[in-house]
Amino acid sequence: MLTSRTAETAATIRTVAVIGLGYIGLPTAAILATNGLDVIGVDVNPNTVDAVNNGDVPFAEPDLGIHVAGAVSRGRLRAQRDTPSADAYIVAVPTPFKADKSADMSFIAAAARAIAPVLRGGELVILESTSPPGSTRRLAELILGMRPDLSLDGRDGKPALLVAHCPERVLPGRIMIELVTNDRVVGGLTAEAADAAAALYGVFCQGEIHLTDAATAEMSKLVENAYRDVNIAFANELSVISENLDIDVWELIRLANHHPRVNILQPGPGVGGHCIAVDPWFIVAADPENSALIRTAREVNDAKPGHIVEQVGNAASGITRPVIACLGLSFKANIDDVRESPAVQIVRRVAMLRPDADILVAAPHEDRLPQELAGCANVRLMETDQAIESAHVVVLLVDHDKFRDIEPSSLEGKTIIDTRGFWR
Ligand code: SAJ
Repeated sequence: MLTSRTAETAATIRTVAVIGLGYIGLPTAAILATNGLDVIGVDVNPNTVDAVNNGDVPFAEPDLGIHVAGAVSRGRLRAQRDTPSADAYIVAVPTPFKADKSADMSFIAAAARAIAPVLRGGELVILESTSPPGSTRRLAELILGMRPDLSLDGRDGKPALLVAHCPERVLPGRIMIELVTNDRVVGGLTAEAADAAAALYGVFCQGEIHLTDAATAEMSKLVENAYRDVNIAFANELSVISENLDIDVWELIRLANHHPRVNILQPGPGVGGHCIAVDPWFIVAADPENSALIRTAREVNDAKPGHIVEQVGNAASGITRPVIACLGLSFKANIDDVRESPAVQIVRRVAMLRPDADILVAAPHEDRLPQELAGCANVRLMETDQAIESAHVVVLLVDHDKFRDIEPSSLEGKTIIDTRGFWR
């Protein structure tokens, strides 16, 4: 339930600054703008700023283009590099991990330093970036450190800053749908901040909005992704065991999932993307001694690309100058995102393992090889049919719908390594 005061606060929000126009920030900015708010997107990348101001989207996501183009043409959304004064701020910047697997908070800290000087008091600041427990409080402390004239609760007559965490939970490829339909968890540093943030998300979110404190909201996001990671690790471990026992793992999982309380996910070439492959480490970093299962799941999933490389090496052993077709580069199907992609890692490692091999990559969603592969002289981007035609070994890395067009007869006589059970 919103208190009347915070409902009032939310009703006074007319302008929202969204800091970070990436996979989460830009869709959120666009949906707020199409729901009638004035939104200023802020990004350090001038190409992103230009693209948005031209009504374009700098990455592929279904239906995002229509929202951005519409909001920009109606004057509701614009982008710039400087942080403006606004009624509410949504921080949606990356939180990558460092070499020691702890979270790199530098982007959040930079956002806090940019927001602090433009505050007037009474604004709402929401951290959306997936972050370790305690990050929302640290963000607030950074801002208040620069603005001792403000407070979190109006104490000593200092105007209050409403600070909350509202983690995003949308699935790439379905972002514009899930932004509207998913339930959300909103955690405030104060109950008022949680109420105000919930009221803002209520502008477009049709799911239920659950209120809690900031640390629990931070942890709930990490736990959701760690839960999925553990389940995928279970499937990946089963895939290796099944291979050794000469059992079809996909058939095995299909049958086990007929049990009313069993729901095993699917094995694959490893876990990629910027969420599930990263977030569980924040839990491990927060309590290393008590997170053995979460850490092991990460290690099992991280070991899977190496297992696939070994399979490819075995399939190509005995062939001089083998031609190896690798199908797909993104971290999952039907998107162009190659962040932390196991497919990219596998191609790179196969290229190093067999420098004499010709590695032909078919990636229907990319028009060039990613940076990690640019230095591999024996890796080339090709049309799918061409890549398959001359290949001795065909490795299916991503289950893109576009690969459904591949004629089964074109695969005859070749060694197939199907990491996703695509052709079962
Ligand atoms: N994967 C498998 N087997 C499966 C499912 C996925 O190997 O059965 C692999 C995918 O191929 C991919 C990786 O896992 O490499 C991650 O893909 P995903 O579809 O599981 O998740 P993401 O990273 O696209 O999005 C996740 C979602 N989290 C959960 O489902 C708990 C999404 O709701 C979050 O918003 C997102 O992380 C995020 O931003 O945190």
